[in-house]
Amino acid sequence: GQSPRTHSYTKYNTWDKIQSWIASMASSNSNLISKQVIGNTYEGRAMTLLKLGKKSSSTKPAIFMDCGIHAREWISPAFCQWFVKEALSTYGSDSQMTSLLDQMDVYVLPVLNIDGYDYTHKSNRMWRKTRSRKSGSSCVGADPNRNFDAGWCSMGASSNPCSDTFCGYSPESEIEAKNVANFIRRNKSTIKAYLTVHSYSQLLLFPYSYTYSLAADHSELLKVAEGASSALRSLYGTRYTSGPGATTIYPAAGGSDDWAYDLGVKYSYTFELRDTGRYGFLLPESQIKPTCEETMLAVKYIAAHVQKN
Ligand code: ING
Ligand code: ZN
Repeated sequence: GQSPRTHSYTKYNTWDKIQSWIASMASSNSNLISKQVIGNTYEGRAMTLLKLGKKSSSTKPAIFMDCGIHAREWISPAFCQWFVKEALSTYGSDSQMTSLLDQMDVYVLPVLNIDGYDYTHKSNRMWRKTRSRKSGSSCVGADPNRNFDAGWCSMGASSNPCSDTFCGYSPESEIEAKNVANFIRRNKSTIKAYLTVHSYSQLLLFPYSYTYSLAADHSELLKVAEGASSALRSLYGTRYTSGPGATTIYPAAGGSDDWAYDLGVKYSYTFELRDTGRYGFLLPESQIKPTCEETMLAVKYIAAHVQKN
């Protein structure tokens, strides 16, 4: 197995390496981290969720963050790995991280669409969807970020199984989406924030994407997104745009952030990390470190707001 000591946080790791890393992180830092399997992927890989936070006898409020919902967005799983490393290594020295993990738990799902991620390393670098199959169609997979039960398949999604934005045969037809939705439903009383990490475009999006209507919490969500974006920009000058998905990127139904928000998770955000298109999904490994460092500032800004509300 890959020990945390030799794991590279500045490379795009294969699923095999990430899997070993998850196992060793969870066993070597047992005071602040634990793991649980929330289900298996279509191809049978275990979806292991890491829980970061100081152990407590009472139930703590929590933040849920997933990475790698889309297979080809490699900077996203790299960020979840970076976040876990930073959380564990700065707990006790960074006052904000210490207070966050003392008062809250942070659930991190390092790769949501594991089958797709593995496929991008082995067969097709530009694959986006899951790898599920259904008899009657020769096309593989559905878009997990069109498969949640939020205005499902009503706009910005395709009912054609061969499309890259195929919404699936029904809401949560993709087992990976269903496993995440089941976990969040089960823990809905403790989960205060839902963060999902994509690339690229340098955006910080919030509900809604499935409708042009503004969310009930629009002004607070915008204010927090703008604060997070300016924290991010303070490090290297990287500019982010904040706003509701439908008008900031494009209308798209079935997204996980809209679904979590309608379930009652108020602080629901989609990050679109670097860049704005020069490299796109093929962001060079030399940009992993600066991208993760600046994104940490935005995530910590949101977390601090969630913590005090
Ligand atoms: N972008 C997202 C996508 O799934 C999005 C944008 C966010 C859509 C939230 C719906 C809800 O298309 C990328 N790059 O995947
Ligand atoms: Zn994406």
